[in-house]
Amino acid sequence: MADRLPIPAEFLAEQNAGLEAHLRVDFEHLGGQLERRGTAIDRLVERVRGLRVAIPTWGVGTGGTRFARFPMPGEPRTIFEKLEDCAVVQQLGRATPTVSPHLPWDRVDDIDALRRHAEALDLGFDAVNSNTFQDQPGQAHSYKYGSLTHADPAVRAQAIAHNLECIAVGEQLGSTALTVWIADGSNFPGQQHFARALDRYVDSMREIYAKLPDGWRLFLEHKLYEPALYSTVVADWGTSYACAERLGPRARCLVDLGHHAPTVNVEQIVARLIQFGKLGGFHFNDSKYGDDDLDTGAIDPFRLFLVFNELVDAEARGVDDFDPVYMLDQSHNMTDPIESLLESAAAVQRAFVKALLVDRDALSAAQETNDVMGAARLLREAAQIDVAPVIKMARLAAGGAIDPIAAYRASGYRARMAEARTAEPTGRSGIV
Ligand SMILES: [Mn+2]
Repeated sequence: MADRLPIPAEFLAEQNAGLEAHLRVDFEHLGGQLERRGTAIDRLVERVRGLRVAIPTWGVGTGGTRFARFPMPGEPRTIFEKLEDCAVVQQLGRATPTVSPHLPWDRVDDIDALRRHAEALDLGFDAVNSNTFQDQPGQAHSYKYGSLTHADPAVRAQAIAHNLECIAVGEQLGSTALTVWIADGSNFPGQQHFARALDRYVDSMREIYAKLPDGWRLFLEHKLYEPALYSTVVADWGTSYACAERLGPRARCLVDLGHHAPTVNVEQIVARLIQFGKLGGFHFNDSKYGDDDLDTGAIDPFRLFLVFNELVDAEARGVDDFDPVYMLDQSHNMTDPIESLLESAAAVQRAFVKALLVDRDALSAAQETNDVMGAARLLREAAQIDVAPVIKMARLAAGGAIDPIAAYRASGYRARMAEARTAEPTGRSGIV
């Protein structure tokens, strides 16, 4: 029972009251336009309400760069406070009902209390993220030279045990997936034997895969570089795919939009993984140079649309066993993380709705007859439609805010938290 929601329902209703009349006019107008295209706007609202995007617990804290971190007043200090901030995002935006926990950053003694806290805030738990990319106090072996791929079997055993602990905690929280990203790699040519390192990765992952509870999936996250600056063991989708194949049907590839070379065609990678039955899900963010972890849709919203174009196409074709999960994975260095998460969730919704507006039969016909301009225009036209009234109506219908950022600012939540959360945050989270 959600009895501890941070934003009072009456306050939200007041915020919406001043905006609803204009929204209804805009909604009606867009509905007429879409009807001429053969799309029922109410159906789009339903589809948006069915889309779920997870928030990682580290996303509500202020991120940083390699150089510095500038914490903001009122930041959450514990996993319990992080969940409260996630609840604000969900209450206002209504797109993010689940939270993706991370171990050991979110480790607590009383896991059941954590689960109850989430329930009271109307939140569930998404995939658990393991961390073998940094050493923890008191840890027997260091991950400086690797974890699941380390040359020393004792280090690998420690990394495997940590992932099994993540599964055990996830089971208690109600998760059904484990996401594994490793920083393993090398900084210098010759430092690491490419094949032996990857063999050790697969062997370690086999031990984790073998312990997956019923109904669980294992997500493999690849990343081109960083922190390893010469080679990374699981650097690209091809390596990830090959490993997922070796592991078995419940191992899937997770695509973090920022984890590729700058000119790589990410939507084509998505299409390939769908075709090969190995797309597990996404970490959404945006970038201009590398793994910038900027807000989703902030730099290249057309690319996000093209990714969703592939996802909607797969769904329309009825691709077997197609059930990707969505999560925001961003570093909020200059903005209030709650505001960034609200904007980013809306960007995901926007890309999804626009992809739903693509005339798939016409596109297919244009492709098969080499009508190049016709095909390109079908995508561009769908991407140019302003679907904001659909998103706003979906939020309103689900009990959220028509203008979530305005409502958040008017709520004074962060200022209240700055009063209540005074101590310096303990521990320092990174971003993966
Ligand atoms: Mn990621």
